[in-house]
Amino acid sequence: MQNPKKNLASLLRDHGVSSELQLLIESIVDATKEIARAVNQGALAGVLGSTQDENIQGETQKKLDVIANQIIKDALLSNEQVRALASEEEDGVIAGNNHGNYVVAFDPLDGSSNIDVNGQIGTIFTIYPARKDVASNSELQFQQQGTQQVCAGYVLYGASTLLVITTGGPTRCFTLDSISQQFLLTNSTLEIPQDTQEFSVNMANQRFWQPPFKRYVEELLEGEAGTRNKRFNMRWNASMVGDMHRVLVRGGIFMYPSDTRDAKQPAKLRLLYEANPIAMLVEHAGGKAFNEQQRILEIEPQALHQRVAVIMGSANEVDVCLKHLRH
Ligand code: AHM
Ligand code: MG
Repeated sequence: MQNPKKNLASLLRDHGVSSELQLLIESIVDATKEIARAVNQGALAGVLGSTQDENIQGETQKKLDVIANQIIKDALLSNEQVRALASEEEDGVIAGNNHGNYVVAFDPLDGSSNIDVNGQIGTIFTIYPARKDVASNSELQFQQQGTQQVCAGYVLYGASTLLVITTGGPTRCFTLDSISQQFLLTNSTLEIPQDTQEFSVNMANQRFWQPPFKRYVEELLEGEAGTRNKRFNMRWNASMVGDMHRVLVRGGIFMYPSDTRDAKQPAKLRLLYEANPIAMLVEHAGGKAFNEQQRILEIEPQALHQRVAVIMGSANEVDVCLKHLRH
């Protein structure tokens, strides 16, 4: 007989996560179950398509972006442990309970362009300790290095609904059981292989890349006869959670470099609620996560919606890429 699978609550308890943090994680995870139901019902629930609005970053908001944002916001604001929250879909910091011990940032639905095509999308979240020395609604609550995260995770709404999470130990994967509606442990230690033959980048941007990065990707494309003596394959989901889930499971390198498309915005992905949480998951699975200069988790954040270049995944391949950028 198969061993019964552990659920999230018992695993967090067994690994010494405080009951306050555990309850907070559970309230985020419960909210994602509600989002999973909306994603699942899709057009039947009338949740597909766009709203008339744009978010602070000038992106059209999809109906599901707004719904997912509201679901998580409501869950967090009713949790007394939450001192403040920040979201991709909110202009500024939203104050919670002044006595809360944690602040939470999230991208309610990453990979929004996949919503209407039944593609992979996900919720990314990160938890930091609240700063006692600054006001609840201050951006400074979130100007902490990624190394300060006490928990990072994502929920991937794909063929199965998966939760990938770390609280400082291994990066683990849980699968949502449709019968019990519990996340059950299905991989207790994700480990990213050190080497890979798979890369993930939006090739349509190559004319905007910096020459050293362009050269690195050209070498990947040269195959067995080229400098790398190796045939690489490419995958691009247009959803960081989808692409990074593949990397966490079977290795790979995922890149969203800086480019010259828009002088005011040289990078695309956001540090606080995209790059930092995924970087923590990657490092705790034995991979590497850098921007073009340094470890992502050591970047000193300057602004809430700050963007950052991202090169992450299989450690040896990240090193090869960085070596090109440093020459
Ligand atoms: P989003 O948070 O608005 O969905 O944007 C982030 C997404 C990432 O998930 C993905 O890696 C990237 O944008 C895809 O961008 P592109 O338009 O270059 O395919
Ligand atoms: Mg996003």
